[in-house]
Amino acid sequence: MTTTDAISRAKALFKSKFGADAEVGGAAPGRVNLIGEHTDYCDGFVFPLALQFSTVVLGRKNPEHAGTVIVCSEAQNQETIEFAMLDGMKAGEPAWTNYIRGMVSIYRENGFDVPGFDAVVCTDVPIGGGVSSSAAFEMSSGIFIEELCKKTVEKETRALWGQKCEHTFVGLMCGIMDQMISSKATLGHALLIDCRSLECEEVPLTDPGVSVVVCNSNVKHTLTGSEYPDRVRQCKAVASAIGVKALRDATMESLNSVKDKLSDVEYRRGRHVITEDNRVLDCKDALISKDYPKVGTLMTASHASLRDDYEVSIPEIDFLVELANSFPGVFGSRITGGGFGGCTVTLVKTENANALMEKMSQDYHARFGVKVSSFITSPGSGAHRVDMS
Ligand code: GAF
Repeated sequence: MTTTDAISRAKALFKSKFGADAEVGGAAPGRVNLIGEHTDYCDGFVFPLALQFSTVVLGRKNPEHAGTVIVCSEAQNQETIEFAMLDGMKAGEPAWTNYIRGMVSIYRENGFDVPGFDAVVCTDVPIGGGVSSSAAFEMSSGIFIEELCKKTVEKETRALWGQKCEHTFVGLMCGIMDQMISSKATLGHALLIDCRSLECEEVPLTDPGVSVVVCNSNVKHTLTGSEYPDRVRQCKAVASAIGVKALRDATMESLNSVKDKLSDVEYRRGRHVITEDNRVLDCKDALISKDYPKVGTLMTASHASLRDDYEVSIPEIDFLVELANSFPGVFGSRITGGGFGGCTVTLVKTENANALMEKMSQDYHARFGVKVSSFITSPGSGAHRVDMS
């Protein structure tokens, strides 16, 4: 599956729903995070890559419905929703529309004269799989709106507006990782992102001998419950106890110096973030020097920290990680994304990748009675306009 598949489906869906050809469009990828989990909202470091799977938003202005949006989602049984573009727009129902409602609202607040439009959205990014289908929808909506208005913004601005959409329309106080990688990824590279300065460093990940395997546990994750905001709050509390702006500025020494002021849970949350930031930077260096055993060891240590200190893993994911780590040719494996379900990411010798996926499929089904979906990915490109010719 490639972006082209979603584009073809979106073109056909638009024609069948609206009886005409779509005129403009945007596409944006999901992501898999190699390492650096739950560090972005602590101003820390992350190291994701874009998937080759994208979300596509296509459509055209509808002068007959100035001020109105009509949008159809393939993934929601082609549900078609109409809403008015008003000043002070708020989140609405159904929930899936809030990604495009939010982006429309934020572009309007920033001086974009968004015309009424008809649109469709199609995606190949697994929804609820922890691989950032949300950011892919936000960034593809952003490009689509820019194409409609014939005016563009910087990639970083688009990412920040996507994060704002998430905060104000979706209700998730997320960090900036997902929108940044979906917006700024470049083909063949993982991106080291400093989530404070938003500086990025591209690191090639194109060695044919090494593969990144993503395995979806098919346990749907939702981060809009209390688990994610609880952790954001705990990290802020720990940073404040240490007397730093964010955990990015803390060290294990400074954490240990306030240990008696913290609960056990807070201490472990702090330890995860501080050690994870260090692992990300070490991992970037190891990847540059193609030291894959080191990259893998850091990934597996990240998983242990997320499981034990941050408590965002689940038995299904632990099973997949352990299975991968006992398989020939595997360098390391971990949960990826926000947690509580979703996917694992495994670095494995290419010659062993297909056999690993087969083994995960068989053993997971035998243990949990559920099918996994896994795929090999290499780093894809960031959000872009769709060529409609
Ligand atoms: C989710 C969030 F949206 C990201 O900002 C990040 O915090 C991630 O969970 C965990 O690393 O994807």
